[in-house]
Amino acid sequence: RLVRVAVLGVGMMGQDHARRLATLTAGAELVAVSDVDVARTDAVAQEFGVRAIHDPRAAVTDPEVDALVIATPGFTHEDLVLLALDAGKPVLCEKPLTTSPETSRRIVEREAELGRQLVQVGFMRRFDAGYQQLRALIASGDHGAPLFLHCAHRNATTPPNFNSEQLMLDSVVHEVDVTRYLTGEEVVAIRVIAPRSTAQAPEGLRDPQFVIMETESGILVDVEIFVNTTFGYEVRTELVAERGQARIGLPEGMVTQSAQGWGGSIPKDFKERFGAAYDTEFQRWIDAVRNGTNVDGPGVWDGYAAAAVCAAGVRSLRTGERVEVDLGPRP
Ligand code: ISE
Repeated sequence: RLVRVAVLGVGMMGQDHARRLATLTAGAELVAVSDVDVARTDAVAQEFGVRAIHDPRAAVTDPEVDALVIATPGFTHEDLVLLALDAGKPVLCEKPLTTSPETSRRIVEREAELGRQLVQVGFMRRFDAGYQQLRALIASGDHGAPLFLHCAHRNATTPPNFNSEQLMLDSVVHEVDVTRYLTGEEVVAIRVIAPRSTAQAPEGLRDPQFVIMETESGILVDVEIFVNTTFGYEVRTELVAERGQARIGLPEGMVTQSAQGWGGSIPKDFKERFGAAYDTEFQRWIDAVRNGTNVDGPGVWDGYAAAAVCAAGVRSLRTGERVEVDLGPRP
């Protein structure tokens, strides 16, 4: 039987997920879309020939909806995820799980009370072939223990009103998750410093920034986060280990030569760079919902841990200090 899915939030990401569910993911049936923007909901519903539900909360409890994709803005996630847990429905919630460690912790505790996993968090990089290879390499120990991860995370432009806090919660959050995924360790401290800003940085956004994280065993992770490069999207990670190094996310694909010189193309955004990862993420999630395990990937603890590190990062940017992270006990 097909899993009847509603997509909540049909901005850029939600529309992409709706298309994925409607055309690509086997075992899923897109049945509804929901957004507080009525005109947008109606337009997207019409495009896919599905129901428009104008109140996302009503979509969660709708008896004709089996599972939910939450792609609304981060600050709305806590309420919708808790409602889905009460309704006992599987959820794929886009990152961030919520916008604070306190609210994420509430979700961790509620799911633990239920005694079964229902919520997967949309850290799609875990489904990217490069990150999977790098993780396997680290786990194999062939290069010895990891010492550094050097990460660069670059976007062409930012959405309207993107500020320094969102840079941490929406963008750097991926690097936090990748650090935990690659090393299998928690992040115990973070420090954020920023060079002069690019002239392209909008009001309220310090861009670029430089983030330094420390893991439990003392691996150092540095991240150049630069989200107004103007020209393209790039996410790369370099591992330096005791006896070897590895890089992922380098430009790939066709290289051309002509009178203009030599070169290739650069992805324009994350939908392009991580398209295959999203496809895999969705297929594995729907498979998990169908076989009753509901989650096949990062769960609420991963969402909580990332939220805790990001909150510490926001504090560090404000104070200029190194901030330690204490996750507390895991239920
Ligand atoms: C966006 O929300 C994402 O999740 C992208 O992966 C990230 O690269 C971008 O910086 C965020 O704004």
